Formats: sequence, structure tokens, C-alpha cells
Amino acid sequence: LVNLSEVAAFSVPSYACQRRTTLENHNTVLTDALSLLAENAELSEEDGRGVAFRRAAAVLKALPKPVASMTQLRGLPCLGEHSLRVIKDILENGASSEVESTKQSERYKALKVLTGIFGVGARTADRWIRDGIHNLRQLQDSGPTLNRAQQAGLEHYDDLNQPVSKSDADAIGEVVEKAVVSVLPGAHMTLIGGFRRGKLTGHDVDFLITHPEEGREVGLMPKLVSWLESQGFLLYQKTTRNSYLESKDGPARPASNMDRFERCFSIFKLTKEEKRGTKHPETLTENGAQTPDNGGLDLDLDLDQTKPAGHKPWRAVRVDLVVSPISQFAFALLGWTGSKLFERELRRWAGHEKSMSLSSHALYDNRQSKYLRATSEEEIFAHLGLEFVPPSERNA
Ligand code: DCP
Ligand code: MG
Repeated sequence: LVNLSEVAAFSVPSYACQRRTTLENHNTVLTDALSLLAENAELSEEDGRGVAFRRAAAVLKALPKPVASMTQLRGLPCLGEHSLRVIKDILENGASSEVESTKQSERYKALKVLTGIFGVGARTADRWIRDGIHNLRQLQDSGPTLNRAQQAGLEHYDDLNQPVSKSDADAIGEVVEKAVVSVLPGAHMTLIGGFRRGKLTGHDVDFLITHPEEGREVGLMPKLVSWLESQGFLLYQKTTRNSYLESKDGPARPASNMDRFERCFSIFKLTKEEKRGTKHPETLTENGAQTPDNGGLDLDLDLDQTKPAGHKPWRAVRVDLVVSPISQFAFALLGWTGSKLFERELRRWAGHEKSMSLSSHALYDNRQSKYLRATSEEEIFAHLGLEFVPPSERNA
């Protein structure tokens, strides 16, 4: 007997921003496979193929249960010939030969290791591979010139390739919050990125900072960075004018507010004191957590059951800070909460279906030739004619 509910075809809307995608994924084997092919395409600078695999994976993430047969996939959007072949291979043989051979390939392994260095992108990694550099040892031996970011990335390689936990994110959040209110009373900070979507781990921690009075946020970033630096919290930082709009996908451009919008890429030094601070606030005063860059914390080492003895009493964590004027806050919040594919799909929806241009600064309506204001994410979804999707359901 055939269980009809198992073979009934699935149905999902075509844009990821029309769907609710929680972290509960019933098809991890399939989505991991497609994500690996997406990653490999991105690392090979084949962005079109990368997006196609990301979209296919996202459709499977939105399904209410595991895929049992190919017939259930009939009529689903975004599943191209190539993705369907990979899925079929896995359903029939337990694994995809293409995925397995990609994983084993020297080129993929080298690209992964080299782009695992903060500051090294696909292009740099490709150049190094063509020069015969496939791993960190060869990189150190042949010594190509590294920029400041890459030097820091190499120095903290192991830490930065370890997932960041939510409790680490919260501990850093407390420090950043303290810094923000010290340098600009009344300013406030929001956790964005994957942690806002409810993820339990991330590759970095992202924060958005604003002030309720328009204009008060001007000059905030340098002060914030100085405060953190003076307290010994930063192992590396580079502050830039936000370059989001210059990316391929970002057309909307409110001219005057542009240079107020800043971003800081940093490597944060998270000490045991800060980690513990969130869990046992009562120990803060006893242990003098007010001087976080204290080098003498090594004495505490044995107390930490989670680390082998002799391990340094701190870890490096990638932290991104973004400052936005309050007038753009809702757009920044929506634009920096992700997931990356959800963001991409929102912009595609806006452009293709609504003739609007969405960025993390503004929403422009091309038909009415005007910017549409919003003070909340809900209003932006409404402008776009979309049902509101809360952060925890944007995990496409
Ligand atoms: N973002 C974007 N385009 C950029 C930079 C960022 O759309 N050029 C948005 C989408 C991301 C969010 O900012 O979700 C944060 O970027 P991350 O790379 O930190 O992504 P996540 O926080 O989602 O993932 P992770 O958990 O790996 O940090
Ligand atoms: Mg992140």
C-alpha cells in the first residue's frame, strides 16, 4: 500500500520572502549537499550557479517534511535540472557523486582552507592556488604579501574558524552595549544577523546601533571603536563607509544620508571574564571585570572545565558593527537580519514584482518616483505587498 500523504506533491511560493523558513529543516541531507555545491560555485566565482543552488536549497528548507520521492517535487519553483539530478542521486543512492567528488577535490579543499582566513576572498585564494599554495603551511613558507586584515586572520585562524555560541554573542553584546551608552547616552544597540533569527551559533556577531534623535549618531563609530580599543577589546578593526550600496544588488541611494552610515569589521577579544559575566553576574565585582584587558587572567585557567589546560584565557571573535541614522533604522534592521538569500529574494521581489528598489537604507518606488518611509520592518513588508515574516522565519 502506498501512503498517499507521503507522495503528495509539495507546494511553496517561488520567492523565499513569501515563505516562512524556520530553523527546523526536514531535509538537511539534501540542503547540505546543495549548499556545498553553492559554496563551491561561489568560491569559483560562478555567482549565477551559486544563487541557483542556494534557491534550490531554500525551497527544500521550506518543506514541512522529508522528501521521499522525486514525484513530490513536481511543480516546485527554483529546482533546476542540475539540482534535481543531485537530489535524485541522493534519494536513490544515499549520496551525490558530484558532491562527494567536490568535497574530495584538492581545489575545493584548498579554497576552503584559504578563504577560511579572514580577509581572503575567492579571488585571492584562486591566485594563491595557481601559485601552488594549497594550505597554511605553504602560505607561510612562500610568504605572499598579506594585508593587515589577512595577517590578523591568519594569526587568529583557529579561533575564527570555530563557531560562535549565543552565550558568547550575548557576552560581547553586553560589552558593546556598555561602550555604546558610555560614548553616546541614549543610543541603543540591537543584535542582528543570524543570532536575531534565532540561530544558536554563527560565524560572527553583528550589531546595529542607532540614536532616537536623527543626526546624533554622526561620529558615533569612531568614538565607539576608540572606547573598545582603549579597553583592550579589539584585536583588529577596520571602519568603512558602508559599501552595501555599491554591491551589485543595491540600487536605492538616498544621497544625503550616505556617509553617516558606517560599518566596522572587527576581531573582538572575548576573555573568560566577559564570558562568565553573562552567566554569573555576581562574580563581576569580585574578579574585577572592569579591567578586561588584564593579561594576568591566566591564573584562572584551571577553573574553566571546557578548555584543555594551557589554553589561552580568551578567544578571538569576528564582530561587525553597523551605525544607522534612525530614519533608516527599519531598513538597516531588515537588511542586516538576513539570511543572505532572504535579503536577495526581498530585493528581487521588490524589483521584479513591484518595480521598487530596496536597500538597507531605503525603499524607492520607481512608479511613483519617490522614497517610501518606514519606521518598522512591518511597514516595509506592507509597502512591498508581502505578509510580514518574523526574523525566526527568515532562515531561507
Ligand atoms: N548582509 C547582506 N549583504 C552584505 C552583508 C550583509 O545582505 N553584503 C546581511 C545579510 C546577513 C547579515 O547581513 O544575514 C549578516 O551577515 P553575516 O555574513 O554575518 O550572516 P549571518 O549573520 O546571517 O550568518 P552567520 O551566522 O554565519 O554569521
Ligand atoms: Mg553574522
